Amino acid sequence: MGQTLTEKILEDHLVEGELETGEEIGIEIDQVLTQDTTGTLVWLQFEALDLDEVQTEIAAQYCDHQTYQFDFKNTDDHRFLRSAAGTFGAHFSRPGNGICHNVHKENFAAPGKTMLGSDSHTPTPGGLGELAIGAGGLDVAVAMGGGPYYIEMPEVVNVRLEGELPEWSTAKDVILEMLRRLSVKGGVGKIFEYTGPGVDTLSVPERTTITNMGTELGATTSIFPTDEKTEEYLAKQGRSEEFVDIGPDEDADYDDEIVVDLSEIEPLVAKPSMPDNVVPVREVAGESVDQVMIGSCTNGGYEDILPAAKMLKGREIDKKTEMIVAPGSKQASEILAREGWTAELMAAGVNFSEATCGACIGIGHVPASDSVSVRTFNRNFEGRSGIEDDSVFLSSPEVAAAAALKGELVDPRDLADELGDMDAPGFELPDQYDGSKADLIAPDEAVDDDLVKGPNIGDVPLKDPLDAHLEGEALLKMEDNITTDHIIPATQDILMYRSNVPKLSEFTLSRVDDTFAERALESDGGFLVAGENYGQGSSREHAALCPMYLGIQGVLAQSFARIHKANLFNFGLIPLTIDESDYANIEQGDDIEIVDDVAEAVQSGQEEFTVRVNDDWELTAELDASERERRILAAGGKLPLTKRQHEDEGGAAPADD
Ligand code: MIC
Ligand code: SF4
Repeated sequence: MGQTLTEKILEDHLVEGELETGEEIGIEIDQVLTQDTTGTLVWLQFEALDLDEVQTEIAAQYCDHQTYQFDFKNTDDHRFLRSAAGTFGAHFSRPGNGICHNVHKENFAAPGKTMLGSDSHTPTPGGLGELAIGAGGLDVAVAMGGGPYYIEMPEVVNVRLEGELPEWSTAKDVILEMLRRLSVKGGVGKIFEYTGPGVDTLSVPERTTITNMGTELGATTSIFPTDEKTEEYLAKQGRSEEFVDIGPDEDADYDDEIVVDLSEIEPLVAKPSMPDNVVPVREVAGESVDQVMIGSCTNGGYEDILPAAKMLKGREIDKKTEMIVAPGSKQASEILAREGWTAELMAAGVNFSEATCGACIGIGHVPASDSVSVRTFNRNFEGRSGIEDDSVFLSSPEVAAAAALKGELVDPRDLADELGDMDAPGFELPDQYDGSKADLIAPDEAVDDDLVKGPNIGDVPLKDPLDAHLEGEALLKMEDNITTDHIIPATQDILMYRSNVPKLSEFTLSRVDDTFAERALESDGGFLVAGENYGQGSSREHAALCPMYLGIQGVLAQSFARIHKANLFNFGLIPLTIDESDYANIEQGDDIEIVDDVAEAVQSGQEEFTVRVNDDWELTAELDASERERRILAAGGKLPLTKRQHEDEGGAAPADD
């Protein structure tokens, strides 16, 4: 039986385990990516592990999320990150150079390589045949030090693309269609491998829109085979020599198959406030729109802004609507400016932002109260835009531009009919992606060789080894699909404390219950209770680290999102799975006691735990963990475990376990 592309790349990088679905495997990592809001912890942990030099082929530190530097704390973070990249040997991308995924795609993404990144949209280069996975910062630090990355071998799903996209339908609509069909939980434990005749019809930027937003399905990653389109893209980026022809065998054996007929895809939107709340635009046409934004790592490329610019050229946006373009990279900005498109957009009434994540996490361009914002981003979780009760729709650039022109949601095909002279814009790749590289500092151009830490940059707190007896209050009971944006929001007022865990912890779960952090600190330990898919969204390890700092001992949930579950292990919090009826019966405030000797049971491989509630009734909770994860948990987390091993061995220990 032939191999899938995923199996081929994993086999090439396998250092432990077997490629059997559900088995834990260790893989070697070629490239590492970090960004400014997760990167500070990555480097602080790299330092705490006594690692002194990057071991991967490429490590790149981007400054992209908070580039407006409203507060010296943000600027100090960037200064620290430049010093860490210089000291340890990573590439450094200056603030304003662009979003990590866009700049990485332009400069480093390469077919057949593996990559780990401390950002959940790390899978983006899957569009060029790279197997790229998002992870918590500590896993990234270890990989950067040369240690393997461990993961449960996911199911590999064949997404067979047939036909060709009709005019006005885009790659964004393809991934929205996947979300409509599968939901934000539909990809958990899966890798989506795109195949079939439809692949040829999509350019690399379109493929990366799809792989980028595979994250919203909960997928481990998504990947495309390579072909002439990949070769052409790499050549235009001046990296022809990095092309490798890779794909699945003809008779590859997949765990599952989904067929998507591209010719049936129509313009779609995700309604507030979940990326899987997808409907055809026509179903919500007429909804008045106050703000339109084009940008983000999903649709902030030159190839995304160009169609909108073509639609807006010679026209003006509606008077009641504001429109902002925030390019994904300075390369995109520069090419658009040189080709004159920036001027056309400005003339149409559009404001231009620097290349940044910004508004995607509520930093800048926060929507007005009771207003509607249409964005080409990937997430519209409630409150993420910076205002509670927001109303954010996710769409393609074409749908966004149409909304700006009409001042309301409209299917661009209907707007074209109405206007009579607006053709489907499409886009062409530039002859050469010839933006300047001035903002990318290679390790041999480093300007620092020592760490520079501002006053807001603290140490990473360590937890003690797991106790035998765990008991405490169910401090908070939450519903399904709680995101890391609920646990540790990323808006500016909070984001500036990402390098200061004690301060950041004060905001833990404030979006669900603003008394939580105080109650957690006052109580001596305690538990979180949640429904399905707890911790979906971001890779931010702060969402595990801050509850740990507040004394939380574990989470009882119906199911967990992949990266967050790994982060819970990494910081010594026990993730226990409970069933629906037990979830329904636990009340906030109940006393939760794990009857077993927890430390002993975790280490001995015990899977079922007896939990006593209010000394009154019992339930069985499950711990689904590998031997390695159990060792980490018992030690109080990965950092204490690795440090202790390091001390025992009396030498450098980049390895994981
Ligand atoms: C996001 O899109 O939520 C972020 C902000 O990029 C996060 C990273 C972070 O929390 O810093 C992610 O996706 O991992
Ligand atoms: Fe940045 Fe938004 Fe992409 Fe996260 S999803 S990396 S915040 S643009």
